[in-house]
Formats: sequence, structure tokens, C-alpha cells
Amino acid sequence: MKWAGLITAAAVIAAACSSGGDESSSNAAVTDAVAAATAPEATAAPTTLVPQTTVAVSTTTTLVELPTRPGAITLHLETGPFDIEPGQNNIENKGAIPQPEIDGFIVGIRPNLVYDDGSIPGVDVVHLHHGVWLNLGAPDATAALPQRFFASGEEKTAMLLPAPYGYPYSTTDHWVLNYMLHNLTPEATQVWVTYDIDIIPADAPEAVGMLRARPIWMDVQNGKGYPVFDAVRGMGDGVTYTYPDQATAPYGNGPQLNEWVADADGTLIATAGHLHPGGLHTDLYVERDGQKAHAFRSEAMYYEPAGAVSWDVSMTATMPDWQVSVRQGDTLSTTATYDSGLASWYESMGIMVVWMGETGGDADDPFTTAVDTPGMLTHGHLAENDNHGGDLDNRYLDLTALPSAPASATIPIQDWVYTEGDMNYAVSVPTVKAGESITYENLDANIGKGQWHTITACAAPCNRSTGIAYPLADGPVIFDSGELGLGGPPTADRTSWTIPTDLPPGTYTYFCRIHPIMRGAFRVEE
Ligand SMILES: [Cu+2]
Repeated sequence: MKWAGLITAAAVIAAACSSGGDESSSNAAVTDAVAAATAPEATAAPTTLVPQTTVAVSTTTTLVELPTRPGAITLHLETGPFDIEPGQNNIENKGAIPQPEIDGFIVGIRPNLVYDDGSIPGVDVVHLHHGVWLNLGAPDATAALPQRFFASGEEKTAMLLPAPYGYPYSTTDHWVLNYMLHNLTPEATQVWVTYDIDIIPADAPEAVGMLRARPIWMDVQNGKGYPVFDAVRGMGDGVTYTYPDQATAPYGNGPQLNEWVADADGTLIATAGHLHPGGLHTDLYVERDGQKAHAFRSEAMYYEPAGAVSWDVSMTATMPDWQVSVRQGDTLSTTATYDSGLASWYESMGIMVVWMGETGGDADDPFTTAVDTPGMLTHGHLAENDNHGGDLDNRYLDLTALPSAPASATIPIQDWVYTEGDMNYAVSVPTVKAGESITYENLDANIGKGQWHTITACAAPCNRSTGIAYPLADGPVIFDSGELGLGGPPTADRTSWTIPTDLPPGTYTYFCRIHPIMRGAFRVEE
């Protein structure tokens, strides 16, 4: 997408959030389709409570459109094939992934996920929920792990280091990919993870005089194998929720996981945030002698017509001239802010990989210069995010209109069906008296790599078409079962869940946040 187009799209989407659409957007057809389909029902088209117009874009291009650094060559690397099982959402590692076969300085990385034929899966079908590239040849700066040097999620954030910096790479390094490939459907498939690497060879004339940079992994849940937190609707001030600042005892008596004390003098040269849907921004701070300076805000720019609710998003990264001096003993910290007015966002992340270079260059002191200047978008709208959902869909019943039937004490979930009250099949709604309970038991939990379902409240009737922006965890009464499965994160390490016994009378629609084609309802009566 050319910059003029991007500006237009950005302006249009900003406008769409308040006025409902425009003809000139690159995804105007989708916008219009969603608007047309959802217009009759106010409840069907979520609109964020937080204006998505705050991204101050200060450049004429996106990060991925910047010219490659002089002297750099681009290597197209890929690892796979990954056999994707029905519904999988597990975490695995893959060693001995392809690496550059020359020594040099890595100055850019761009990730993607493709099918065997090179086409890109819809993000609502199968996606890289996260990928973390680790270098076993070096220790991580901020956790007792191998060095984490690159990460990407559904938002496909790219990395680019500004001159004169580069990440030294040796062919003796050994890379591992830690990944979570999420299949939202019951169809098995096969995919590849690709990563384009820009590298300035060690023997290139441009390598002379380059400065070394290393990754500083900042994370609001740093060091955890599955570094997540829940941003539940109503948390924070009820509009936004900043973790960990507004959390109650986020780390108990343990260390502040979102902080790192600089082990050397250096220059921060690049960063971008990683968030999940509902995320608004991540922030980076530098603290010295009791003074705290705001170093950068990575903002989520949603192309999603419904606002801050989907993976149709691009983060801002620092501009190439962003250089911030830090001293040994300074404390770096990061926070993540989510929209907490619209819906709940379970298993959310807040990560900033901060690149820290050797001293030198033209760095600003964050305590005397306002270094938190606007960033640039990492990329434009991606076509694989175009299935937004939220259209009329007659495959789903309006369960609020079906009669009650006594609920079994335990309702099995089997073959992706809630065996009582499933939105595809039900003729009645399983019903209990107020104060009584229903237990859901996931019988699919141990199939293959795990088919881990959830029961997550969504606003009734919750029966529109599935897409990246629908359904949402936006039920008027909040509940979520966690991922019903065994074997550690991301599961809840149990296969059953019992509904709260304090629910007021009503029909409660829910969906599976892992496989959002799965929907159902139960009812509570006086
Ligand atoms: Cu499921």
C-alpha cells in the first residue's frame, strides 16, 4: 500500500469509528458489508469506546516499506511444514530452523505464515498466535533463557534496526523457534513459518564501523512460559486497563516482571509493541534517580471497522532516528493498555522487544529531551484480516427464543458440540433454577495435540457470522471457563467448568474463544 493510500485508509477508519464508514477505504467493501449486515441491530456491531484516532503518524511510509539498509541482502527463510491438527492451540519448539549461512549483522526481520502453495491463510482460519525466535548461542538479557531476539504474533510486526546498528550474527549460532500455531477450525492443514532476514555480510564494506545491538525483551509477564494476563471488562477505570499499573498485586511478593535494570550503558535504538485484540498501546519508560521518563508509546492502529477488537491491526514502531541513551543502573519498564469498556480479553500479552546498542551515535537523554515522539506503522492493512464477521448467519439459532428444558448436571462437550444448548443444533435451552449449577466437561480435551474449548460469555443472541471481530467476550454478565484441557499453559489444567451459582435469571449465550464457530447457551430461571 502506498503512503497516500495508507493515510486515506487511516483517516477513513478513524472516521468510520465515529460515523460508520466511507467509500474510499481500501476495505470499504468489507466495511459496507459489515455495516449493512449489522445496521438493524445495535448490539451486533461493536464500536470501541476508545477513539482509535490517536495514532500520530509522522512519516510517509511504513516500516516494511522502508528501503533495505545499504549493503544488506535479504534472505527468504522458512521452516516447516507444520502439520496443523484440528483446533490445535498448543505451544511447541522447533530446533535447527534455517539460518543465514554467512556471518554478518542482521538489520531486519519480517515474519509470515503460508500454506504449501505460498498463499497466506486467513487469520480467522489458522494463524501464528505467537512465534519467538531464540538464539541458543547467547543468554537472554532479561530472563534465564536463551536469547529471545525476535517475536511476532497475528499482527505480524516486523523489526528493523537503524544505521549504524546491527545484531551480530554468527553461523555458529543455533536458532530455535518457540511457536503457538492456532487452528480456529476443525480442518487439519499444513503451514510454513517464513522469516525474511536482512543481513549485512561481515565482509561487506558497509559492515565497517557498524555498532552492535542486542535484544532486551521487555514483557509485563517476563520470564513466564506463557506470559499472559486477563484484561476483563470493567477493569482499570472501566474504559481502559493498564497492566500492571492498575492490577491488584500483579506479581504478589515476587519481582516486578515488567522491569529490567540496565546492565551497561547503551543506546536504545528500536522497539515496537506486541498486543492482542483489545490492546491499545504498550509503553516504555526509563527510570533514574527517582525520575521516570516516557521513552516510547507503541500504538495499535486498527484497520478493523469495529475498532480495537481484532487482529486487523498494525503497531507503531520507533522512527529510525529514535536513539535514547541509558546508563547502567537505569530501570526500564513496560506497561500494556487494553480497552476494558467493550469486552474482556483473556490471555492477553504486553511485550516490547527493545533493541539496545553500544554507546555512540547520536542519542538523546530521555531526562532532558522528550524522546517519546510518535512512531511509524510497521505495516498497512493485511488482506488475510478481511473476514471480520458479524453478518447475518442462519447457521446459528437465536437461543433466546427457544424453550427451556431441564439441564443435565454435566453437559459434555464432544466433537466441537455443546451437547445441550448448542447454537447449531439445539431445540431447547438447558435450564437450571437460580442457585443451581451446570458443569461442562470437555471430552475433546486430549485428542491429538489437544482440542481445548472454552465457555465464554458473549452478548445475546451471539448468532452472527464468525470472523476476526465476532463473537467477542462481551456478555453483560462476565464468565469464562479458561481453556478446558490438561498439560499446562495455555490450558486451565482441568477439563471441566461449572457455571457461577449467583447468576441472575436470564439466557446466557457463550462461545468458544479458541474455536469461535462453537456457540451455545444455558438459562437460569427463578
Ligand atoms: Cu473450542
